[in-house]
Amino acid sequence: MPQASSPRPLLPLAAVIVTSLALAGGCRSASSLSVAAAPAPRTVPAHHVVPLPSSITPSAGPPVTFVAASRIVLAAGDPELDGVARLLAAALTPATGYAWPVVASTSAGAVPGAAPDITLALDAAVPGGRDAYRLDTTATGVRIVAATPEGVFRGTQTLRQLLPPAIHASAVQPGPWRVAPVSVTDAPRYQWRGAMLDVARHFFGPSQVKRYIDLLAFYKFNVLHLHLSDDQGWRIEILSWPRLATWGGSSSVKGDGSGFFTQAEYRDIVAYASARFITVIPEIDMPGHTNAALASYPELNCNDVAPPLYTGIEVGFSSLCVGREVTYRFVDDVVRELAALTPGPYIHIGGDEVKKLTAAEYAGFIERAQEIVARHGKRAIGWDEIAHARLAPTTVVQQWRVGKNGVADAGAAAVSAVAQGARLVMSPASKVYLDMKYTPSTVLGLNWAGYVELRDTYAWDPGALIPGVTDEHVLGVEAPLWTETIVTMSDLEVMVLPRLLAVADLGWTAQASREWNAFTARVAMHGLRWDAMGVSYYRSPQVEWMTVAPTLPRE
Ligand code: IFG
Repeated sequence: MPQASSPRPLLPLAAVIVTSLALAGGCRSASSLSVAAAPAPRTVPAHHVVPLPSSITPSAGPPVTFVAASRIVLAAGDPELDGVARLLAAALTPATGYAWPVVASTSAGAVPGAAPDITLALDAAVPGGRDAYRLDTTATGVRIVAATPEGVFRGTQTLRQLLPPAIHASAVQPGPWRVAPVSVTDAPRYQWRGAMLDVARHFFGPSQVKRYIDLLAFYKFNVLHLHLSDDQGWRIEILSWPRLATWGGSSSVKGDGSGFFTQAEYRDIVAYASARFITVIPEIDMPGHTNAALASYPELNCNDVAPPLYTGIEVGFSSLCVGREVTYRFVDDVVRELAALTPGPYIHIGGDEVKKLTAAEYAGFIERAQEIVARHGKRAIGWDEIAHARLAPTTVVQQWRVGKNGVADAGAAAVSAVAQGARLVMSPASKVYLDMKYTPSTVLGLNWAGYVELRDTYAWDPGALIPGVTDEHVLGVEAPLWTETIVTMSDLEVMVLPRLLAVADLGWTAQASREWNAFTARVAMHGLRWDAMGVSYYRSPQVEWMTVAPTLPRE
């Protein structure tokens, strides 16, 4: 249930009525309604889709009302779309109670049914890249077309958001399952739309990570960065160094948790993400943030003494012994095993907050770690400190630091990365660190980068934040959730919702189309969606949360 940490702002009745009519596309002016004197309804959006599509316009024609006989039809029977269709059927069946059979339009059974269908089709002519799609309501239902299965999948997320919030319930709801007449043409701004989950400070198991992946997929994210190791925990089984997980994974911050992914479990998470067109990027943070590894193997320590497991939340005190060759055998073994588990192109080598090495020792380690990653066929990504090393041309730099006086003075690493020709993933802590408290009264989270409410996360431009860093240097955005204070799935959900929707718009929507009031008006319905999903969230007072789902009038 939602965390009602702020009073529930009730939506004026008039706004609900106007919302309903607007959705039907048949809205007369509010003045023709005989409503009691109510406060003037705020701008009521014709839809609540997040991220905002490139173009979404109400179209002529009646709403589409799905019924029990409705099907998911694969035009020309594209078998590549079968997986996308089955995921959509699985998303629609619980609340509708309909079977949603997946049929190939060429098969005998697929004569134009009396019931409206969802048609999925591939068409190489659809412009805009691999995530682009078109979605249109038609006389036979809803049609989603894209050049790739990934684009069709993104379009199915938009369709889910055009259906009433009750569609997300896990038990049959009364319906009706209507989609207002609409025409959508869509493609993203950035190719890197990511979230990071720190499973090292506190471990989150496979089912919890998959639940987060479901949320990320719903908002068109395509990268999940898993922070698999740190001072307090090592969370991935490494066959050649087994104590990393068995001992290094036996504790957590405050010692109140433990755990690690077996390689089979990790493969399963990667496959689950891949089916939803999300690329998993594993991070082994080094040479710092390594106490769990150092505690597991004495030979990794310069004095051959393994330190105790660490349950605090200090940073910067640990480092691999960069002068020892065994360290590079360790790194090579870990990277080799991780690369075999990683269909995606990137391995994250961390590189943040190293206080125990000289600049030369640090740069030397980063350069060797980079070479090891390349030797195993992957590209390196690291936190922005790695810009002080010589970067390979394919290495990506993740910008995160914010200075005491704003981003500018900590942007130096990002600017030097760009000077080396590297491209950036923007993760400025004062904007998108989802472990930052919303306000001083937020129980969970930290506040070293300031208080981060929904508007702080929304109101900035990744291509214009740091002087010297312009849009062509930016691959996209990524929102980290560090888990020093985050223990349960509900904790996680409260910290990421609603700010994840701001990150979704940042990554997907053109800067010129992004406007705060229109954004919050769209966010307003998503609380009802999260209620139906049974996920927790923070009812930010910056949003006039809808309390009643609008219903479309009969066509
Ligand atoms: N900085 C540390 C994280 C985590 C974070 C908490 C980075 C790259 C503070 N490093 O952010 O390990 O402790 O907000």
